Amino acid sequence: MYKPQAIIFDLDGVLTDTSEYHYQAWKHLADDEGISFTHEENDAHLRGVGRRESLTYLLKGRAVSATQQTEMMERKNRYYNDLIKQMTPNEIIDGGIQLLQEIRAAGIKTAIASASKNCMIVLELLDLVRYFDGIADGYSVVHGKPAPDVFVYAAGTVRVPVSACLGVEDADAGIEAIKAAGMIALGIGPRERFQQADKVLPTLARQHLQDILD
Ligand code: B16
Ligand code: MG
Repeated sequence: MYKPQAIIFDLDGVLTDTSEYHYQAWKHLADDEGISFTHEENDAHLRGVGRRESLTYLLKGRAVSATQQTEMMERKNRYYNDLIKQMTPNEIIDGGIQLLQEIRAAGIKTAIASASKNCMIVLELLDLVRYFDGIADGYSVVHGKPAPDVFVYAAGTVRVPVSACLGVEDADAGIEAIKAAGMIALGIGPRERFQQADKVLPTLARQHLQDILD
């Protein structure tokens, strides 16, 4: 069986379903501004994509000043923070803690590679920080996914060569980032979402180490 030295997890949409809260916050902003925005568009264009790139998609070519763009990103972030502040460890995927414990018991390092600047807030609300040997988030790198940087940075935090890392992602932009980093990629979600994933599972819930490495 293939055994990586580190498993690097995306956060939103992999270990917890904050991707739905991101959608609701963007939808609130879109409604404020009279812009149509659907769940399908969110899945296809915003999943795993950074805040600025998401706003650019949402505006659909509307001319908006830099100041207005900053205000809109702040407003979306306020809506998002309002939604996540009630989160508790109950919102970790079913079996998530057991999986992380199993991975570490097997001598494999664990790290986070999230595009989100809210990553630490969410990890703390979920009481997940202690299960990770390294954390890379939206503050760690300049170029977000699909650039490989956040995964390469995460591998550095646990001192494991990228070629010995397995990356886990729910977004196609994230799978692109993992492959560009030279890692093995596990996609979480429907098969048709991913172009380059080495393996795909519909969910990470109730999975064991053996299921993800097979
Ligand atoms: P923020 P991940 C990503 O996190 C989210 O999937 C994406 O929807 C969000 O726009 C992005 O973080 C930036 O988040 O506005 O909180 O900085 O999936 O890479 O963990
Ligand atoms: Mg994600």
